[in-house]
Amino acid sequence: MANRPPPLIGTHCLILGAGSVGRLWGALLPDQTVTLVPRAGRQETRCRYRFQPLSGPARSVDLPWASAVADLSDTDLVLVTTKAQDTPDAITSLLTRLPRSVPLVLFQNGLGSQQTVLERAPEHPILAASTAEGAHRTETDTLVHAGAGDTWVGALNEAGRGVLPEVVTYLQASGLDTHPETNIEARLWQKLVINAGINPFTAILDCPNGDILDHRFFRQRIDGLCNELAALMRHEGLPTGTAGELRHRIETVARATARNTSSMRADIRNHRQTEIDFINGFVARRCEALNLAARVNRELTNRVKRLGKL
Ligand code: KPL
Repeated sequence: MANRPPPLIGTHCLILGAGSVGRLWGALLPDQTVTLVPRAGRQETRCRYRFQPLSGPARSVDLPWASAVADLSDTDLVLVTTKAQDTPDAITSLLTRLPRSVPLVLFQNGLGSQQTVLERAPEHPILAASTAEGAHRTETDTLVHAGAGDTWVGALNEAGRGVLPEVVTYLQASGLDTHPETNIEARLWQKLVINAGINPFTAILDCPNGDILDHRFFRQRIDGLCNELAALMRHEGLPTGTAGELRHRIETVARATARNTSSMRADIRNHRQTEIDFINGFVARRCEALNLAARVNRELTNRVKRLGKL
């Protein structure tokens, strides 16, 4: 029997993870192409929410949830927008129902979860996305697109390289600024530096991004943090700057997003698990395994974990 050719990307896209990032893409990708994957146990058949775009009036979004027994064989793309810590389990429960040709695009913050997916789904084309789009959900279940930013998408394995142009073309149909990236690992590291230098401080100090800059707790630790990051990145053979340049980048983003509540502060405030293990925790583990200094990243990781338990 002749093999069926893989379906064209952009007709049956699943979004795994219906948080802010998943709902943003769900609201903007072409009508009738998106189905959301619910958490186990969810019963409803439709996911309805208000969407407030960057400009213009709010509108209603109404997307289908895939049922737990739905036939997913015509799926042509999966956008994985779950939190880093939830991703391996969420993927594993989906994989048995997906054809192996279906590309997975990983949107997780930090590093570590991507490697686990590569190990669990070696036959799938795997890509990663690094996005600077800002979106949050309000208490009245409105998804607010709060700030525009670029999204970079690149392949994490050989099969991913083959589908990158098609995946990017489909994502661009959302109207969000989306670009192909040949070195997505370097982009993920750049984002990791920013998140490692802002998020734990905002969570510990319970303040918006810009307020960390004048705080003694931040000023006493930021050079040590950047030294640890720069040494690790040099060791990993990544394009990096000096520790001073990393500090400059972190402080520039903290100033540019001064009034924002970071995702980690929001997680602590909402009693959700944070992504600390995939940000400073990832850096600390890598440094410790390589006998590199990790004191500041380890301290910040432990402190954020303690906050989560309060
Ligand atoms: O990406 C972010 C986050 O909150 O996770 C920053 C850059 C810190 C902006 O708030």
